[in-house]
Amino acid sequence: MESLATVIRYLDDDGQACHELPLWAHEMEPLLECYRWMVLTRLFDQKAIALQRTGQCGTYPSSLGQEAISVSLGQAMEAEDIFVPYYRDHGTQLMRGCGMHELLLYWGGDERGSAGGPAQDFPICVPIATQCGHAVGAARALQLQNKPQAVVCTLGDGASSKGDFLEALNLAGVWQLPVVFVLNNNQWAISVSRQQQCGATALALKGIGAGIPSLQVDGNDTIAMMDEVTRALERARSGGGATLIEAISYRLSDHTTADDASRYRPDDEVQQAWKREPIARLKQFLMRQGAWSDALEQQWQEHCQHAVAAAVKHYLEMPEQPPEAMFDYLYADWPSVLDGQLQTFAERRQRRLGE
Ligand SMILES: Cc1ncc(C[n+]2csc(CCOP(=O)(O)OP(=O)(O)O)c2C)c(N)n1
Repeated sequence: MESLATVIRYLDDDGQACHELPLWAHEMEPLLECYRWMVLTRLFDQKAIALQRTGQCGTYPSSLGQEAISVSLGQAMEAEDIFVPYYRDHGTQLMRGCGMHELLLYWGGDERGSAGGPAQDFPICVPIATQCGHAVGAARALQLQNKPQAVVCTLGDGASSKGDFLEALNLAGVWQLPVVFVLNNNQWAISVSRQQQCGATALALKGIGAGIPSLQVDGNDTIAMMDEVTRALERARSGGGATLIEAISYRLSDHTTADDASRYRPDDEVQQAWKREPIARLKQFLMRQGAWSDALEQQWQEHCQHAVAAAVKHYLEMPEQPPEAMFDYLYADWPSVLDGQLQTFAERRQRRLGE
């Protein structure tokens, strides 16, 4: 069982190596790949917020400051693995092939936004922690079928207080399921702080109680995240059972565009957190290694700006679905009991259109 004595990290706050790096991290390409995706994710995030502010997208949960968690998952997972996301995983979803326009569709309230990415991945889960039960169900199915795939289930610190998470964790421990829980501890569950959330010194201790190898990782350190997620996935795929990773990070943004974090969160705490944010940290590391430069940065920023602009155009130009479309995604087999509701709904809409 891993010790919880220390938070695992390889890069300090300035992006200097503070421990001997894992062998794979001597190759720059995987880290460059992560860096590029993190920059794209952040630009996408800014644009999504701007669209919401101008009435062109619905409520949106920013991933500002938590990009290293998302992108490490995207990099470490195999295409065949199953991703069971919560609502702050834009980076992983993009890396798994979900289009930016599809993410915008989702947050714009259009069900077609759930169609992106590998077919076996689950849609974004907004109810907190309910996805944990789905994840262990999927992991059990893989186990019964002897499939060498793993499930990754993400959740927040607030979600870790819910029974759904604890029940799922318990099953994952008893049945040694091929699932990796990545607990994004961004310190706040809307206005409830980490300290108000749980009396234990580490949220990862909940995994130890379930008999699951559990660790605390610096979630803003891409190298540490990649290393531990990769190890946990390999263990899961080879029959070694579940892992719980508490990824320690910080939500630099409001909870969602419907929230104003300045009402409950001290400014100086946010200022301190900016000093540990993951993108600048990895950039400094890559620059020192000679693997990244100002010129490359400028080129990449321009590329991302174009990609985001094209995705926004695609999203805004998608023909709207009729409101009845919401009935289409509820059941695999249409229950005839809904026939009447659908008909009444369509008739009322026709009447309104005629008014
Ligand atoms: C079952 C359920 N109860 C309450 C909510 C309202 N709610 C939305 S987000 C949230 C806090 C979640 O915090 P956390 O799990 O730490 O994730 P974070 O948003 O900080 O990433 C709550 C209580 C919900 N979405 N689902």
